[in-house]
Parts: sequence; structure tokens; C-alpha cells
Amino acid sequence: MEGSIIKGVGGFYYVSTDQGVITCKAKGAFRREGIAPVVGDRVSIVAHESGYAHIEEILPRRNLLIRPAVSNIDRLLIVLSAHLPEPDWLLCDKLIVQAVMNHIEPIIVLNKADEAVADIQEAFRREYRLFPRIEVSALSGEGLPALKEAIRGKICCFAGQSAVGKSSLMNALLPELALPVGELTRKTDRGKHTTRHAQLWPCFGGALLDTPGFSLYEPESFDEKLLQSCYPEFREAEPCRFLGCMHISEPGCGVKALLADGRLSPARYERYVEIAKDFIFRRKHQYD
Ligand SMILES: Nc1nc2c(ncn2[C@@H]2O[C@H](COP(=O)(O)OP(=O)(O)OP(=O)(O)O)[C@@H](O)[C@H]2O)c(=O)[nH]1
Ligand SMILES: [Mg+2]
Ligand SMILES: [Zn+2]
Repeated sequence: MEGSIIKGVGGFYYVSTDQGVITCKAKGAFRREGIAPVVGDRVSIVAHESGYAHIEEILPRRNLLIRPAVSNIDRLLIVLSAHLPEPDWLLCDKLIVQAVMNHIEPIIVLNKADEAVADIQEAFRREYRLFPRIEVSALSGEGLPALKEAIRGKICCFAGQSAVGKSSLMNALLPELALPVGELTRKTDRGKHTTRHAQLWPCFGGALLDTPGFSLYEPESFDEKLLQSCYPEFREAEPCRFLGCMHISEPGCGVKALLADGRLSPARYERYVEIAKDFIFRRKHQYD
């Protein structure tokens, strides 16, 4: 029998199949080979007469994200809050990179439109103008039809800081879920990490995954071309003097000219430099 892992907790995997959700253990050989099934995996399972079932094989993955580990994602819904918690724009940019590197389409979602702070809304519209983006409110329901359209037929995974409203958006889209939602702590205006595990729900001809957010990020691949492709605004630049220009301190750089002309957001560029330097550093030390 084949199915998809919808949840994994304490060594048990919940596999959605034609015959309902079946609780499985992983084949012992997986651990010896250092393989771990993850939420989103397509698997073949074997049911035993005792009622016990095990995962026999993990079918080839289209992609794999880590922390939290999820696989076979079509679209990453990167959620920011238009109010509190204050957006972590760098995390958003890093998540875009992580998505693109894994051949996942990023969609940037600004939630809490019902109490949007004008500066945040403007920054969102300006800096992500070349990306698919949606403004919504899980509370008032505005923007939900557009979000529903964007996810139809696809496997979509929510990502973003704690308390931006990932679980609230899941609940708004699928009220029968009634997932627990958290509050902001008074002291820090940060979230409380309410969602602890990734979980997948088949819906709208595809699936939605709620996650604890992907707060830790490490690039796993070091393809510079791919990094550049995460910055569609760079395509408006004149060619740089040097092939393979990283647009940091090289002379004759088209991207820096774009910046000087005010045609590239300085904030987005500064964050690019931070990500690119990290990238270069990691590539240099990848065999250390
Ligand atoms: N005003 C307003 N508040 C919202 C909206 N969506 C979520 N919230 C509130 O934001 C807080 C956090 O929501 P959650 O859905 O738990 O956030 P989360 O992203 O799932 O957080 P973690 O599970 O901790 O990663 C809750 O108090 C929600 O009521 C919205 O559209 N508008
Ligand atoms: Mg949550
Ligand atoms: Zn350049």
C-alpha cells in the first residue's frame, strides 16, 4: 500500500492511504542506514496481521527541507505579520533562498491585514513586488479567497516566525482543524512556539502543512547562479564587468549601479550582502 506521511511523533508515523490513516513504524534498516522518514514523504507500507504496520520504502523525494524536516513541497508560504511580531525580513529573504534552492515556489504572505502598520505594508509591497504575494487576515477573512486559489492542487507548506499566524491561517482555510494558536509574550512581542511538529492535511486537491516555522536556516547548496535567481530585481541591472560578479565590492557592478540609481531597495540589498557573504563563507569551508 502507498500513502503520504502526515505526521511523525515519537517514532510513529501516521500515513494517509486509500484506507484511512495507518500508524506505522519505520523499517529497522532505515536507522542503520541513517535514513529518517519525514512528513510529506510518499511511502510504501506493509500491514501485518497483528494490526501493526511498517514503512517499507520511501519513494524518491522531489525535495527536502530541514528543521523542520518536510518533503515533496510545491510551494512555500512564507508568512509575515503586518503588525506584531515585527517582521524578520532577513529570515524571509533566507526562506526565499531556501525555497528556490529546493525548486519550491515561494509565495510571500502578509497576514494580520486587519491591523496592518502602514510602514510594514509599504515595505512588503516595495521589496517583494516581483514575487507572488498575498495580503490576508486570518481574523477578518480578507484575502483568503486569493490564498485558497494560490494553494489549490499543490502541496503547500507554511513557514515563518512564531506568532505570525500560520496555524490561524490553517484554521481560517480549514475551520474543522481547530488547531491551537498561541499569543505573543508581553515582554518580547515574540511568539511562544505553539506549533511543535510539522503536520500535513490533504485539502483543496493538494495539501497544507503547518510547521513550527523554519527559524534556523542553513543553505545546503552553494550554487551562485541559483542565489542570483532569488533576486529577480537584479535582472533589471546592466551586465557586470566581471563574470560571476557577486555584487558586493567588485568594480563595474550593474547591481550596485541599480542601487545608486535608487532602483533597488537598499534594505533588500543589504540583506542580500549578508546572505551572499554567508554563502561564500560556507562554500569555502564546506569540506572543513
Ligand atoms: N489581528 C490578527 N491577529 C491574528 C491574525 N492571525 C493570527 N493572529 C493572532 O496571532 C497570534 C499567533 O497566531 P498563531 O496562529 O498561533 O501563529 P503561528 O505562526 O502558528 O505561531 P507558532 O505556532 O508559534 O509558530 C494569535 O494570538 C492569533 O490570534 C490576524 O489575521 N489578525
Ligand atoms: Mg502554529
Ligand atoms: Zn555585479
